[in-house]
Amino acid sequence: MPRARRTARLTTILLGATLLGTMAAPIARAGEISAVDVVTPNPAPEANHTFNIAARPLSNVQDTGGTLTFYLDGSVTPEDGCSALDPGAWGNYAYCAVGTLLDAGFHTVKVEYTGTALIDPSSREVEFTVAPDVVHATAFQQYLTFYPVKDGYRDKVIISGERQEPSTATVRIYAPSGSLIKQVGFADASTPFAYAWDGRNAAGAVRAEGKYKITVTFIDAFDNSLTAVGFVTLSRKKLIWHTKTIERTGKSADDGGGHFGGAYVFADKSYIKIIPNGGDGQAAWDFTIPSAVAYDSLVFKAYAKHQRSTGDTTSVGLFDFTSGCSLGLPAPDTTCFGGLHPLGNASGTTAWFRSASVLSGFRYGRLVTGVVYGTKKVTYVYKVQLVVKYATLGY
Ligand SMILES: [Ca+2]
Repeated sequence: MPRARRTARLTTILLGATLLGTMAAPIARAGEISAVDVVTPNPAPEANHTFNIAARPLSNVQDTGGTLTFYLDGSVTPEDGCSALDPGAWGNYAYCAVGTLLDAGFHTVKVEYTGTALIDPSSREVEFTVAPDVVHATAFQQYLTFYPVKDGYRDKVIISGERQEPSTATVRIYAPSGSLIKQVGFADASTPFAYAWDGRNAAGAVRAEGKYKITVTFIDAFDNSLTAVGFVTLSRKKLIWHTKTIERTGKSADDGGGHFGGAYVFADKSYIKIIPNGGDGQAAWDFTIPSAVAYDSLVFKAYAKHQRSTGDTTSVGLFDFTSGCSLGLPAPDTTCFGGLHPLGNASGTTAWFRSASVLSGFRYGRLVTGVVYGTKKVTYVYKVQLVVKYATLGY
């Protein structure tokens, strides 16, 4: 036993001697200097809206494990959910989702970095701006002028809106005198809305002509308001329908304002002669129709001579601008035409042959093209007519 104690004592003395020697030069941790990179939103976030602030540690030594904590406006309490955020891999940002609804103006955020075993702690405070809250919504008006007299042409004007955040919307219409004549409200929502104004008073009579002011006021959840202003002219004009016949010679298909395709087409005297040498042929005539606010029917007519025979598909029609075909076809293709009607008769006597009545697909702006498609025997076209029904505005 005594021996054992002696041995123990000796060990202690020896160990103490060893420690003394080491502590003469203690290990000091040379912590790497760090900084915090803070990124605030750009453009500035809006008041009453949430946003993110990002931050990450910077150092010339890379080490993971430290965390970042965010404080707003000098608070000693970390922003909710923004305490001890681990950015993960070195170089990553940690994101603080700021849930506090801030007022417009200057604010500060301080971000503290804990550091790691290799990197010193650090912190940084930066200033950032919060912009005023605005209402995110847009109002639209369908027309600048509308015509409430009922004829199917712009009888009403639609005033509509889109809301990117919940808000109420109120449409107001003011008479040229300035008095409020109509008010329509739409409940708090972020869905589109529309109001069709018929331009009439409570008794159903069309109101006076003039320039009416329209306002659409949006109010969001924070009582911010946005008022869009527009003007619509009320006109008592209505559609006045006209019928016009434009006549050209058959030969004029060869005058620049016309087209040939396929077989041989000869211009001779005032008529044109379609010889279906390769089986078929065609001639076409361009017409510029009057400018109008609306068009109704279009009919193409040819005063022609053709003796029909078995299997004969000779016809009169119009070029279909929705067909995808281009004019001046290398070969006739009846899929490019519409309103087709047989041309010719068994006796081969001269007569007017008219296409079916067609509408908008057969008009390209004010251009309409009539076509005669010939097969079998020769077709003579002496003159052609386009009959257009169109409307202008008047009282
Ligand atoms: Ca109308």
